[in-house]
Amino acid sequence: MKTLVSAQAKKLILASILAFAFADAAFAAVRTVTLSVPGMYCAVCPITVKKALVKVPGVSKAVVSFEKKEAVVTFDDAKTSVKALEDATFEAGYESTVKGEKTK
Ligand SMILES: [Cu+2]
Repeated sequence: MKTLVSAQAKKLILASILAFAFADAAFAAVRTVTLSVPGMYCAVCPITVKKALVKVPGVSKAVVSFEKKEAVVTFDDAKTSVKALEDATFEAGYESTVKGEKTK
């Protein structure tokens, strides 16, 4: 019984170390930027823009708002860049420029 508890404790400690390591690695490279996408003119536009953005390797999240005419994009900057995001929306037919970056 004693060894079982200790094995579980070890597992738990190991799991927390791993969780920290992953969180740290993600923290280092993940960025969230807001792109201004003024060319969106109807409710379908944000869907097109979102599709174009999530297709970019390294993008983990894209929230596109038609009302605000902007896209909030979370990406791994080891895999992609703001320029690549702008190019992706441009290729989909929408020009975009960086409005700001969320800093932690
Ligand atoms: Cu549209």
